[in-house]
Amino acid sequence: MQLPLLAVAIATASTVSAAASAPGWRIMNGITGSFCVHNALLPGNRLMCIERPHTHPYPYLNPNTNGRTSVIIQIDPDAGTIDPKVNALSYNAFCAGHSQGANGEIWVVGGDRQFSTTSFDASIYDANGNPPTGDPAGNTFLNPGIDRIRKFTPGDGAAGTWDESVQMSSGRWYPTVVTMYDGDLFIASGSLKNLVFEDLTVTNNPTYEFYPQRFGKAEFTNEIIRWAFPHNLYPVAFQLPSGKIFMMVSNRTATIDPTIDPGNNEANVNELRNVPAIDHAPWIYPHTPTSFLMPMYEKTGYVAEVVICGGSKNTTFMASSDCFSIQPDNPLADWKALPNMPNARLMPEATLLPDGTVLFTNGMGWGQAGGDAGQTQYAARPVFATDLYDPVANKWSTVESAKIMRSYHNGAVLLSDGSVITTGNEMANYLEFWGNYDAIGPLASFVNDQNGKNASCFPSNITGVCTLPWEMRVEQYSPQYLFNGPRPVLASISSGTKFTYNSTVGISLDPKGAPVTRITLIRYTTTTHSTNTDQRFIEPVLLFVNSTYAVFRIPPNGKIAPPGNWHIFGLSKDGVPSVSQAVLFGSGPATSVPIPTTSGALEKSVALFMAVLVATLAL
Ligand SMILES: *[C@@H]1O[C@H](CO)[C@@H](O)[C@H](O)[C@H]1NC(C)=O
Ligand SMILES: *[C@@H]1O[C@H](CO)[C@@H](O)[C@H](O)[C@H]1NC(C)=O
Ligand SMILES: *[C@@H]1O[C@H](CO)[C@@H](O)[C@H](O)[C@H]1NC(C)=O
Ligand SMILES: *[C@@H]1O[C@H](CO)[C@@H](O)[C@H](O)[C@H]1NC(C)=O
Ligand SMILES: *[C@@H]1O[C@H](CO)[C@@H](O)[C@H](O)[C@H]1NC(C)=O
Ligand SMILES: *[C@@H]1O[C@H](CO)[C@@H](O)[C@H](O)[C@H]1NC(C)=O
Ligand SMILES: [Cu+2]
Repeated sequence: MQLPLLAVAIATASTVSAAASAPGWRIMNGITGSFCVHNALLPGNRLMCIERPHTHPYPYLNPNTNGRTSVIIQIDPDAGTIDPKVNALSYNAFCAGHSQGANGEIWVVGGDRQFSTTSFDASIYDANGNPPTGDPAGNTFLNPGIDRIRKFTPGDGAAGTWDESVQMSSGRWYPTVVTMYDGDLFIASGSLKNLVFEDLTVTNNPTYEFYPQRFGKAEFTNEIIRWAFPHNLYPVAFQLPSGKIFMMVSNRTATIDPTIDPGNNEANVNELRNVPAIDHAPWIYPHTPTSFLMPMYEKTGYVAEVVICGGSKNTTFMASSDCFSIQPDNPLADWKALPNMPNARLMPEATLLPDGTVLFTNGMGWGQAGGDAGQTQYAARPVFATDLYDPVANKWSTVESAKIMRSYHNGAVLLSDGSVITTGNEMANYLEFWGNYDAIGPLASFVNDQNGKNASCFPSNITGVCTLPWEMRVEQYSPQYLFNGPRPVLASISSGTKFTYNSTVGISLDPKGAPVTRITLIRYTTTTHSTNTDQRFIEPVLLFVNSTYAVFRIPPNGKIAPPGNWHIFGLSKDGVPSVSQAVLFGSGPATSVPIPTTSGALEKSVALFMAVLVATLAL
């Protein structure tokens, strides 16, 4: 029984039908069903989304999922459509951290326990498998998920299985997860309970752990995580080419060597320099910046450079436009300032694009992250502007503005066609509630003062006529590069094909497509809360190319290129990307195809070798 919902509007998408005809944004046709707090891309342009189970503060469940919380959304980037199918969870995965695993599985670690006071009871579900409507206590009818390590194994289409059986020794709300060089997980921080800044007594969890366990211990205390509390949620972390893990918490940074037993004195930790002191709040939730690895190039030895951008100023709640970077594997590593972003934002998303540029979307100009869906969000002044960073020229430009506000709980994901989608925001009723986007003041009164606000939008008012707060529309950005000429076309590579590290591989090109001048590789993404440990861009040297065939080297190992699904793009001389092919990078004996010396040379032997190679790799 969820009839009150019928009186409430969910924002629906406008109708679109064909491939975008010009650079810029368009709202896709359809809704996500589940509200995408957590996003993971699967091959075939499928997006796995996980939401907050909705019985608080709105006293009823999301009508699309009935609180089952996870969906697989089939996206058609050309037609501009999305189509979600529920793929239910039993343990609450909202507030989890996640990463893509070595075989393309998605690991979802930790999550929520608030509002889940009962243990899981299948008998409460009706004959159709739907849970009862929300009760006044706010039960979500999911088990508390804060201590779970979940594995999602995608199947065909909307199919896929969840294994939610693994239990951690401590709870983690807002942890960061990194898939390491060998497919093991590094899981950092998170709090023992939902962190409330007003009550910081019992929530610190100053630890990290490996999954599977290393050195015979469930978890390890870390001084930096401990020191930074309460500014230690969703730490910045990346696998580095040296094999170490980069970790940044607030303004302190370190590398952690996952092959060294920490012992009693953190023998595995090497602290680096602090981020320079400027007028900036701690570089972490709730003053959320974003982070990414600069594009890495084979020709310059795969140097890793961590970038952090945005967040907010310390003296005011205004967003920051600052960006800094560091090369943590350099023994003399220190932070350096990058040019400021054209538009200051907190809660931004940075998305690596196939041509090696970085797209900045989403976020707000004032306030902070946090809060419940609806009226108690803490941020104002949505940033619709879209900025593009070119790491080679070290320059920013501003491109077309988005239409949909992306405040707290947003996401952005690169699709295989080179377009980018954005998701989320728990304040879709913002304008109706506040009246305008600029209404700011002291944070406390912004959060608490409901005087003069539109009563029909209060969560308690289920007869109200406001738009529901959960933004279920997807907006798609088509960059200029899609309109600069014809696309190259890569021959299709069957799903699940594994490319072994350090192999020299050949891929077939369709001569009807534009000639290929670059091959670029981007790892598949998961993202939440401006935290994306997965995406990374690597450009191999093109060892040979003609109109039908290209040869390049797969990166040497998982430290440089962590295992899992990667996009392979071919780029034309005008920088127009092909549609990508998905392949798994992984371990195994390196194979090598001969590198032709002239076009047409080695024709027969290569064709034969390729047939053998593909047969081997497909195992
Ligand atoms: C690092 O952050 C702490 C706490 O926020 C602050 O006291 C300290 O001054 C900061 N250090 C620098 C170098 O910014
Ligand atoms: C940040 O602001 C707080 C209070 O406004 C102040 O106590 C603190 O010293 C400032 N920190 C830095 C690093 O400027
Ligand atoms: C619900 O909204 C209506 C306006 O749409 C308002 O008149 C009424 O007072 C509100 N009720 C509550 C409980 O806020
Ligand atoms: C409150 O929001 C509703 C729904 O959008 C709208 O119809 C109404 O005009 C708004 N009321 C005020 C006072 O802004
Ligand atoms: C990668 O292969 C090249 C030659 O094909 C070899 O020289 C190099 O040692 C290999 N690197 C690794 C890390 O195996
Ligand atoms: C491209 O090079 C490969 C390898 O030498 C060869 O087999 C193929 O025939 C060449 N394609 C064209 C169109 O020459
Ligand atoms: Cu959150």
